[in-house]
Amino acid sequence: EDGMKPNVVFVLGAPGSGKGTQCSLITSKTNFVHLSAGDLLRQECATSGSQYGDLIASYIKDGKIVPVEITCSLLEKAMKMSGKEYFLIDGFPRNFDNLQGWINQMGHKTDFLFLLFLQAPEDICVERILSRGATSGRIDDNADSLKKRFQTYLHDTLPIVKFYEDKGLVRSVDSTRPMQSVHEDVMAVLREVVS
Ligand code: UP5
Ligand code: MG
Repeated sequence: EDGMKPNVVFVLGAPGSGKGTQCSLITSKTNFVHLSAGDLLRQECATSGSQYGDLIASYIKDGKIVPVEITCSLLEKAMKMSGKEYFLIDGFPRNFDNLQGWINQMGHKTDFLFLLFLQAPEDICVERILSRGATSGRIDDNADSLKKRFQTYLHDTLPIVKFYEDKGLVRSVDSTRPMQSVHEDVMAVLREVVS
């Protein structure tokens, strides 16, 4: 194994399960760099003159999964720019097409560690997101888009978790508890892999 390859943890969980929150808490204590695929896509939308801006916005509003070539390229660019070795890839891969695209483009350039799965039931997630929606400015933080985000999550993203679970590569954390308690469990999981 080439020790110089960047190490990658995929972080998945329902919309509002706390992926962004937990990734931020991790980066304050470890060498991990947090890359949220959703944040990168939203940034790309906000970049004037981006050829994909309108397309990305329409996918996000409908809770649909943006074509993997776009997402994967944004992730690769961000990884290169950081110059770091440990990455939390938040909210990706969301379906098998995403995973295949990642393997094709990044599989040989990275070492996959495991998938961190944040578990929280839909009612709790919905409550969190709708209260965030008052101030987030996200075009998908409304009841209508949220319904579609959850459909996509259940139908397309959960099978990715199952896929890695069958390989023994999922570490699950109960994400219904207060942020700091969840964070402690997440850190315990990370310490198993990275000292
Ligand atoms: N909160 C968090 N943890 C809490 C706790 N333990 N107790 C109480 N409250 C808690 O948290 C959500 C809210 O809950 C916050 O207000 C937080 O304070 C509170 P957050 O950490 O933001 O949760 P997160 O899981 O990150 O929720 P997010 O809304 O970001 O999840 P999504 O998966 O829906 O959003 P994402 O940005 O990943 O994707 C958005 C869209 O982009 C997708 O629907 C899709 O259209 C597109 N996309 C792609 O197409 N491809 C990709 O690869 C990625 C995204
Ligand atoms: Mg997020």
